[in-house]
Formats: sequence, C-alpha cells, structure tokens
Amino acid sequence: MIEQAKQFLVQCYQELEKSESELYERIYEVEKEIEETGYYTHTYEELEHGAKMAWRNSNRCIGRLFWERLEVKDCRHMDMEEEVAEALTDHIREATNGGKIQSTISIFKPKTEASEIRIWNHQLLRYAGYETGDGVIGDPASVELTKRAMELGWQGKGTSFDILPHIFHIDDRAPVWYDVPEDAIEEVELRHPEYDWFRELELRWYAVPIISDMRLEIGGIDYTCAPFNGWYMETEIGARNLADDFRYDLLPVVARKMGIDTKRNSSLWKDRALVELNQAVLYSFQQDGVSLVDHHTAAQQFQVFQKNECKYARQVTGDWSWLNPPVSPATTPIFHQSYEDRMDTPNYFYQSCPFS
Ligand code: HEM
Ligand code: NRG
Repeated sequence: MIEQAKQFLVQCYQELEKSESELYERIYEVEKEIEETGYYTHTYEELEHGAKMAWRNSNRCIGRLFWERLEVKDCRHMDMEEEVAEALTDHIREATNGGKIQSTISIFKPKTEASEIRIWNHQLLRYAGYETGDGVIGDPASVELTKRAMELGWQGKGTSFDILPHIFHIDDRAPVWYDVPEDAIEEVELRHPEYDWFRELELRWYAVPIISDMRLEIGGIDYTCAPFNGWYMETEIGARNLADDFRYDLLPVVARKMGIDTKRNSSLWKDRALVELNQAVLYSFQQDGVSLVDHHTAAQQFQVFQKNECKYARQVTGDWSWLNPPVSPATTPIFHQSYEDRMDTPNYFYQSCPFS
C-alpha cells in the first residue's frame, strides 16, 4: 500500500505542479497514517485528480479527450442507505443537466476490511428484462438483476423499457432498493429523419450511461462504489444495445420495414438496417438537445487526445478491439493504428458480482 500510495502521489503532485516539499511532507503523512490504520485518506484534490487520471488510463474508452472535464463529487462521508440513494438520484439529475450532459463521478467511502458499499446495478439507468414463455421482454442483459429486484419486492410495469430500481448494500447489511424518481429520468424517443414508420416501432433509450459496478483504484485505495458517466456514442445504442441478437435484436424488424430481403446475406440487410438505426439515434438525440457523439467525430477527438498526450510525453495505452467502433471501423484512424494494452493505475476495474 505504501509503495502504491507513493507512486500515485509522485505522479499526481507533479501533474498538479506542486512543490517537492509539499510532496515529501504529504508522503511522510500518508506513511504514518498507513502504519497506524492500514489505510489513508485522499485529500479532495488527490481524489479529483486521481479519478481523472483513471479515466485517462481507461484503455477501452474512446472519449478520453475530455478527461480533465470531470465533475468529482465527494460522497465519502455517507454511511446510511437513505443518503446514498439520494446521492445516486442527485448524480442522475446533475449529470443529465437538461440534456447538456456533464461528465460526473460520485465517489463513496472506500473498501476496508470492515466495510464496503456495492451497487448491484450495472448502470444507474438501465431497462429491466423479463423472461417469459416466448422470449425476453425488455433488455436480456438485465434478466438476472431483474429477478433479484423482484425477489426483493420490486414490481415493474412489464414494458420493454422499465427503468430498474437502484439496488445496493452497505457493509454487511441487507440490500435495499429505491425506485428512481420519474422526473430524474431523461429518455429520447427514437424517430428517423426520412422514415415516418420508424416512430411506430416505439423505441426509446435513456440519455445518460452511468456505469455503477466498476472499482476505482487510486494509489492503493479501492473505491468499490464510484458511479461515473459521460455521454453516449451513437453506436453503443444503435449498433449494440438495440441490434445485438442477444439484446433487443431489432435488425430483422428494421430491415423488413425497409423492405429488404432478409433471406439473403448478400442483400446486406443487416448492414443497411444498422446504418438507419444509428441514423435514427443520432437524429433523435440531436433534435432533443441531448449530448451524444457520432463514431467518426469520437475517433477524431481520440486522435486529438493522442496528440495532446504525446505533448506531455505520456504514452497512450489502449485496447484496439474496444476502441474501434462497431460500425465502419476501417473508416476511422483508430483501425489503422496499434495500441499497447497495459493497465496503468489509477484506473477503473471490473469486480466480482455482489449477488450470485
Ligand atoms: C468505455 C465513450 C466518458 C470510462 C467506453 C466505450 C465508449 C466510450 C464508446 C466503449 C463501451 C462499450 O463498447 O461498451 C465515452 C464517451 C464519453 C465517455 C463518448 C463522453 C464523455 C467516460 C468517463 C469515464 C469513462 C467520464 C470515467 C470517468 C470508461 C471505461 C470504459 C469506457 C472505464 C470501459 C468500460 C468497460 O470495460 O465495460 N467509453 N466515454 N468514459 N469508458 Fe468512456
Ligand atoms: N456500452 C454501454 C455503456 C458503456 C460506457 N459508455 C460510455 N461511458 N459512453 C451502453 O450502455 O451502451 N461513459 O461514461 O460515457
């Protein structure tokens, strides 16, 4: 822990242009705290910059140009279920910001031997999935969590787009669930700039992706509850969530509506349906004034990020297979480059499922 703390403090204080004496005093203080308690407490400045460094180090993220623009909310003092639930709702409201999405992270108390907060949801906003006799209604990716929510007494409406409640547990206490207030949830109804029939599919998606099951590690301290968000890239919704055959599986539906032959691969019905689905996502978010980036612009922004990092003599690490967008990857410069997939810290990590 002391070694990890030191390594973080050296880099952090250098980037924040703090004096050497400040750094040495802080290292001395942190060493003492670790020896006495086994842990240490980040200053707000360390927490804020650490969370930004973790984003900058996220190999799978194409949105990293904006790593310095992250609103860091210090929720480390919260210990009661009610206040955590309220903070999660506040996060949604402030991040949504009337459509002009603000990248935000809420950081709750770190894990120790005695205590741990864990959110069971993958994202703070996500749709339920109900297993029925003839297939899943809603998002198949949520079937397990939906079952657990119902075991805990939650009841959804049973539509294809029911927002799941927040489920979390604190320390060794029983899990609790809270419905997300409807007026905190912003969603976009999908329509197409040319195809009027698109509206009749009654598709929608929520405005803000807020990952809530990853662990933020800064200088040897584990923040197991630290939900964060930016805004969507259109392919995440149009080429994956609504298109994957193990998610909403809508390509055959869209292709048939377009009047394309879905019996022959060589009609390229999947490709053509994909493009129109993505077009509808872009058009609808834009018209409603909700932040969202298309994959070409995101790839260009990532190039600028690479150039910036080069100026500061920092190597950009990356995961090529995730950085490439799932639509037309070879039309972006990312496809034609290679990246070292090395996990530097601070960073965001997967953690084992808190239920099952
Ligand atoms: C992954 C875009 C903000 C951390 C991704 C992915 C995209 C993306 C497209 C791949 C997701 C997938 O294929 O499922 C963006 C955009 C942002 C943004 C457009 C707008 C500002 C952020 C922020 C953070 C972050 C604020 C953290 C502070 C990550 C991490 C992953 C990721 C950790 C990997 C997730 C995983 O492994 O499941 N991002 N991102 N991103 N992003 Fe970003
Ligand atoms: N693909 C997932 C979300 C993953 C993270 N994407 C972001 N993150 N844009 C989905 O729900 O489609 N972010 O922090 O902005």
